[in-house]
Amino acid sequence: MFERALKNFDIGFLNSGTYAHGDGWSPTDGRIPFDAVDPAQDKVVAQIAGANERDYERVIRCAQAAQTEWATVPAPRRGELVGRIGSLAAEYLDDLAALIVLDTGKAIGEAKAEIREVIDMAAMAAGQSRMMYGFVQQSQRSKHRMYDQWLPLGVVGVITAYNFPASVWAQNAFLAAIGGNTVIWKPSPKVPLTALGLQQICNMAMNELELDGVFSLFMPGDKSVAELLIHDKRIALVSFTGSSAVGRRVADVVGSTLGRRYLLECSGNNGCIVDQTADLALAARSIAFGAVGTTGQRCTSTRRVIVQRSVAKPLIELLKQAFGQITVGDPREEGTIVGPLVDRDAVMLFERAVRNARDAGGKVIFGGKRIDRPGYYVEPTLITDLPHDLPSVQKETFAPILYVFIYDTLEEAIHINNSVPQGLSSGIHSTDLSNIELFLSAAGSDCGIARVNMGTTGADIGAAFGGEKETGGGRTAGSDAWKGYMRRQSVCVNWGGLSPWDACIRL
Ligand code: UN1
Repeated sequence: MFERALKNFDIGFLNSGTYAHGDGWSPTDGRIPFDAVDPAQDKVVAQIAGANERDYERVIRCAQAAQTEWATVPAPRRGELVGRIGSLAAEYLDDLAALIVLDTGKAIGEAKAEIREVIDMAAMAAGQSRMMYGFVQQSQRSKHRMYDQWLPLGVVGVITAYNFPASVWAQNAFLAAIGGNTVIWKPSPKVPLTALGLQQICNMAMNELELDGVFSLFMPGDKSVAELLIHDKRIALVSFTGSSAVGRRVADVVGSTLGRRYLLECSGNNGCIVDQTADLALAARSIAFGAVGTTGQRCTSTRRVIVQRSVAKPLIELLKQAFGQITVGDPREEGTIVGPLVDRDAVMLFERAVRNARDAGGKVIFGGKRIDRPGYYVEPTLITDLPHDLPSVQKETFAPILYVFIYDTLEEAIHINNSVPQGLSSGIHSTDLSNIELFLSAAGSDCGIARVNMGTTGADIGAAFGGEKETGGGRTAGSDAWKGYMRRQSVCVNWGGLSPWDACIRL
């Protein structure tokens, strides 16, 4: 399956890291190669010729030239291209999922679910392309018509992280494309294979529909080359998914040129409150998945459980039982629930967080160790008895570590939930209507996503995705997130032949 995926997408040992439509793939000669490493085996599976400055110039020129034409293509026809990419993703689902497994080490079931999300996102964006409505307003002038219309921004740069190498691109790129923008994708160099596969799918669709330059790929291994994209005034919007530290840099650089935009989807530090009325078994199941799914490397991963004192003991017991049933292993094997972390650095950060917790008096009541085998495997880890404001708890660590905090009143629980710098996802497990409504009120969760009786992960693409505070405020995916990739124009049309000074100026 893995060999077939590489073969079907024409991925050899050394691959080009740049595709500019019309111009094709860049040569591999003279580029500095970087490794594609399979985290499950700690093994180099391919190399990518990292994009350089010249490659960037080629990509931006193609994207810019294509955009002026793409902007005039009727939006439903733009949606057709996105829809076709979705149907090709369905056709190549197994191969694309195999590339995700090789790149990230996530379990095969999760990799397939990620490609299904790409397919769903394409269907949604294709439908949305017929529904990019603007409101009609009531003009106070006689015989005037007034309305909003939404117009393309230009070239959009999409920078994605390693944890969702396909779906986060789709959440951004498909909306950008239906909005009449062309898209340059800069994926994380930790996960280059998925990007190569998806670019090939885009190429097939663009060739079939005789379209040019809508989606291109720019994959440098080097940070300074990647920075070209955020500094370039020809890029109208930079959508960035990744750490808050890098997000801040994107905001500084892009924001300093007024008129350019950024859309940030940065760190999360997601809490889930469990009150005394909750269905504890349901809570434990959904929290366990939220904490260890994707090996805790989702920005929506449940990192903190905030449990009412009277049910803390039974909930912790259930969480231990749930963690005990999670098979950590080779992501290629069907029974595996949790694969390895993405790389050695991630293992080091996991070990550091556990050490910090122990040093601060935390009790590691499940897991806590690296698993001794090739690849970057760690144990799902449950930690209690820490203060909620400990610096290492306040920080997002991309690893399957769940901290448990105990509260007495719901107000205190909400305070703990909101006390971190990040504001992406949050949840409450409860059967008490007033408690649920307080959590959902203005005095409740301060996050972009609030879930009731479910985990903090697995956002439905139909909703807008993103969060507040250090998460960055951006929104992608459903609802009206498409507006973030377009500019609003307030139009007013005078159809009555009169002007305001007709009484004073006679012409
Ligand atoms: C991310 O983790 O960067 O909702 C975004 C979820 C996933 C998150 C994707 N779709 O859990």
